[in-house]
Amino acid sequence: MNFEETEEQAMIREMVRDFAEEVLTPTVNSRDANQLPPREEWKKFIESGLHSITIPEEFGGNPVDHISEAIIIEELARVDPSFAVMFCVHVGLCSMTIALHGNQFQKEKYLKQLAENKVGAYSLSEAGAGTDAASLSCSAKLNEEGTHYLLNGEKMWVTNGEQADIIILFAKDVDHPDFGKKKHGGTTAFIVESGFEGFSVGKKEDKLGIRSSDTVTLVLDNCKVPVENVIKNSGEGFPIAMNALDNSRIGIAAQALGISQGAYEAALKFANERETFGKPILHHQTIGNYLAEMATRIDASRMMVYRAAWAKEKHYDEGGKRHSKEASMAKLYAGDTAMWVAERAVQIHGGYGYVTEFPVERFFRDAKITQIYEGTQEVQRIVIAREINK
Ligand code: COS
Repeated sequence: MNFEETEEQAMIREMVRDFAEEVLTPTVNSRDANQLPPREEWKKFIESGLHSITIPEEFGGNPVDHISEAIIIEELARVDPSFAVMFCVHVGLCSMTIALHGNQFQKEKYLKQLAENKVGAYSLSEAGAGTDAASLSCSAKLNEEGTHYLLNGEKMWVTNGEQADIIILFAKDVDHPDFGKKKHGGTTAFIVESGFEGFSVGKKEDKLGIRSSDTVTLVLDNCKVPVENVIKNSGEGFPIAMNALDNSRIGIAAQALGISQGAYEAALKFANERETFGKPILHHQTIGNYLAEMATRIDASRMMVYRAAWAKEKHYDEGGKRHSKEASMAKLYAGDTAMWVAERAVQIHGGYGYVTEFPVERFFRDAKITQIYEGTQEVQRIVIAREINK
């Protein structure tokens, strides 16, 4: 077993770290305060080609291995968790879903656009269907000519929703034979363009954390989607949705890892500089113990995240075996660690941790979402319990 990064992985880490520190650091606080998406920063990021890492070369992509993907997310989140989730959704939930499940036409048309400059999103959740993803109420009905589906309803909690050009969106085909019979019966995956008739962006959420990442409601009012934009077939959407979540849970675990790392580094620096009772607070045993435990939990998170990314790589090579357990375990542990580490980091800073001048205040707010989205920590336990009982 080799715990070392490859040369390519180390190079990618350095490249992303430089990008994050040079491009994201200067604007991260003002974007957070004003809830501004990182539009200009994203344009600069595209120049690196790293926005297309889940797209095969033949469609204009720049593929890297899955551990590198986790490293990129970790490094982005170490500075700016909002940017990290924008990346995570674009590459993991949108592009990768088309790359894995789309047909040749869909790959030619949409992967090429995503590899250029179009922004991707993924839309499963609704007001009454978050944890219980099978209970969607958004409907899809084929028109009489059989050329288009008409989608109706509202989707919720859509990351990148305001900026996205291409959205993987799930709705139930009401004419599918399983609709109303099986719980997820009729669930269908559509590729929706933001310019389609009947599509609009609704309310933008005012959030506690990751405030520079846009989270919106999408409104479908007879939204007209061509039949060729159905991924696989009508009624085959639920496993596609679940597979996408298995993939992106590793991304969120990596985001949580980056938050932990950023908060820990800030706390370590502060503990070296801040003096009380005649010495840096790092040399007070209690603070030293906190930092030791933070470092240990972060190390454990990192191993779980990379192990899950490795399992994803291996399982796809082996023809699609699931990596649900590894992904959910990594997300559960790394998410809880991010919250714990960020809270300790605030505590080490004392009053300085409670104000926006120091980054730990933002990390503390940003960490919470990693225990909620891509399935709450309770959902991860459901998935793990099922997998270990198989
Ligand atoms: N990969 C591929 N297929 C999967 C799968 C996976 N990881 N997990 C389940 N499936 C398939 C099953 O094989 C089953 O297929 P059949 O009907 O052909 O047998 C189907 O999907 C239904 O599976 P299951 O009965 O396990 O579904 P549940 O409704 O019980 O799912 C959980 C329960 C909690 C696991 C699911 O609803 C979930 O992950 N919820 C959280 C969603 C989420 O993370 N939302 C937030 C982010 S999205 S914006």
